[in-house]
Amino acid sequence: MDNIAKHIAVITLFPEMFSALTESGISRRAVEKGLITLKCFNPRTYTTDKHQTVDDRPYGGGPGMVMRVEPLALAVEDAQNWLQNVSGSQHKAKVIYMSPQGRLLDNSGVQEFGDRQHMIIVAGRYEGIDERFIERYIDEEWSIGDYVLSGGELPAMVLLDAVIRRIPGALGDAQSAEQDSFEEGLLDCPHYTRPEVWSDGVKEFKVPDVLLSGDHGKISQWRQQQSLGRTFNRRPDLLQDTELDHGQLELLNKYQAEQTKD
Ligand code: 9D3
Repeated sequence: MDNIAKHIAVITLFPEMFSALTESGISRRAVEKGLITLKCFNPRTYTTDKHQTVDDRPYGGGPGMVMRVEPLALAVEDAQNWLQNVSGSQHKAKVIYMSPQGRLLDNSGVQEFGDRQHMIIVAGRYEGIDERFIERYIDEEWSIGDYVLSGGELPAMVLLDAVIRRIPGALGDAQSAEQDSFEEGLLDCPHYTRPEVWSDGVKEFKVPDVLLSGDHGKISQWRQQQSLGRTFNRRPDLLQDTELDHGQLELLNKYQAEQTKD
């Protein structure tokens, strides 16, 4: 992975939604640092009729509306021109369609986007988009999960957030120093901060002693044990392809023994 800025074009009827990325948090800082450039292209601005129509009734009948092919095609062509100009690259940007029919996005999928310098992401609305647009322009379809959303904008933002936080320099020192445990295929360990003891008025909730011990070897081992134990109990599917070593199996056994104690 190199450090050339990523240029990403988004085709969307709701460009204002993407301010959630450009105006807050890690993604905002990445934009301000120039690590990523995001530009929205609204199909509505490429319509030629008085009412700026972007949808129409489905051939064959049935409920709902379908996004028209012409405004989408013009928006993608404009996005391709923009990418050519800003990146100066000869490579053709991949056109990604966020779609319930797409490949399920997971961490390894996100990783694949890390190497791409530029791309076009299409977010759909209504019941879907004219299949001829997909046939002509779309290289890949991606879904973020098996639940029904109202459009492709939130999925596009989910993908972008996951991609952006992996760009070298996007995270602060503290954030990047602590490796995401997902990268190791494990769930995170529990976290605590002050006060040492917190009471809800009925019961006192204490921070685990080991975290106050100052013994960094023991602390790191405890965290690994918690990660392993929680992954084994809550998401055993994540351990399917992982070969646990001798030390990890021992930590896991100790975790389960301590769980059953109380
Ligand atoms: C309820 C409508 N469905 C027909 C029976 C089809 C349908 C059309 C459009 C379902 C969802 C959508 C809008 N969703 C997306 O564009 C989308 C999405 C999603 O809904 N879930 C997970 N990932 C994605 S990526 C794009």
